[in-house]
Amino acid sequence: MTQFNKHMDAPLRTIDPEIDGLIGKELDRQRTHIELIASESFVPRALMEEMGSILTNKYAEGYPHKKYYGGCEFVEQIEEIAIERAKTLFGADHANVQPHSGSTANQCAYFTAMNPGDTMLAMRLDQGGHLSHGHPLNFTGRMYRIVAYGVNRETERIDYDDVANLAREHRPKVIVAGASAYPRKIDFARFRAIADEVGAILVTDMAHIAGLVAGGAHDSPVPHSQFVTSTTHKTLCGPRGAFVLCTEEYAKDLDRTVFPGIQGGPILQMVAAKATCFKLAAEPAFKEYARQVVRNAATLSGALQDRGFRIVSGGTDNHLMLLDVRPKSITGKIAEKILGEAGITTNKNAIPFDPEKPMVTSGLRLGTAAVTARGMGVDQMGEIADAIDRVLSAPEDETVRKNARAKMAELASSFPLYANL
Ligand code: DSN
Repeated sequence: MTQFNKHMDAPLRTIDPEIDGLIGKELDRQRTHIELIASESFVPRALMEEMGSILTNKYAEGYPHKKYYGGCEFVEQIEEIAIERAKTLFGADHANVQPHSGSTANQCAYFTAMNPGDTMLAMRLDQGGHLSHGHPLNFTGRMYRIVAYGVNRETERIDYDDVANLAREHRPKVIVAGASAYPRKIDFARFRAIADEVGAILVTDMAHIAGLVAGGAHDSPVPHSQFVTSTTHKTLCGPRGAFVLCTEEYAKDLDRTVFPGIQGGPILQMVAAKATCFKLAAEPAFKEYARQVVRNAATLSGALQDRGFRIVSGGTDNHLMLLDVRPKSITGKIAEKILGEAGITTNKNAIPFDPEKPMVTSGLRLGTAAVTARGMGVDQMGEIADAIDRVLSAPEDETVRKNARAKMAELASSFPLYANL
């Protein structure tokens, strides 16, 4: 017996009170603030049990029934269940549930579909894309020749004719559909038609809308794409992790790319939580949730427009919207800060053709996945719009922020979060 053994059964509060205290403060922040970051939601407590379970002790490199370690008889059953549930939920030929993050999931799809130096056509980051869609500092920008498409200046929607023209001109090996800050429905059939015309492979990154797709509140990219990548922790309300779906012809290559190509051992506690996330997302209650997320976003967007705000593209079809804050003579950076002081958490975000730098911006990205997971509905969206309006209309007024903070804390307390933690 060593001194270390005594730690095995001791609670965190006795081993590391400093970290335990900070987790407690973060729990309080999550309970008392209104969470509008479009890529965040709340995960059911059962999934946290899985994430904090003894599965963390196990190595299981390889795939079910072809593992490189002994003692995998239970964890490979968990992985098989996760794979089958992902395939059924999204109607996919094949699923790999091992990728640790959305960026890694994209890497797995890209490495399977193309070689270094090949051309990739994807959405520009400053008009709604993601770092892993070709940013110069990202591995994508360093490994591939990137051609970027964006939105039309007038409509602020994807310009599919422009995508088609760029595809004809540059003959990409891969076309990426999907975005991190695009409020409108994406026409996956149109993307596939463009890809087929030029002989490209279509990779769809559905991370933001995966929960809406699972719940039937957004068209599915699966029938149209050779690869679909996603995280599990956004609108899917699952653990912090990712997965890749693909058609049968790429199944073996994808699995080889994920392991041993890019990753070693899967993080099994996350794989278990992904399995339960897929189970919950297949239930009728999740359909109701997904529809309410969209309804809440449309209501919040409309309520902000009624109060004189400009919403990029004139509204939203999904879970998020981009608010142009220039009419209030402030920047996205200031708007994020003062709303934070008022108990509303958001992120500054570039709007299309934004004259400001990425760390400043003229916009805010707002999403309704988290507030809907707490149980809020359209009535609460009006209250939140009102608080946003008051705070952004009086950026110098601390009293307005203080009053809004009290109101938002009261609203939050009416929708208790993790009451038994
Ligand atoms: N997907 C990003 C977001 O939307 O916040 C994070 O990488």
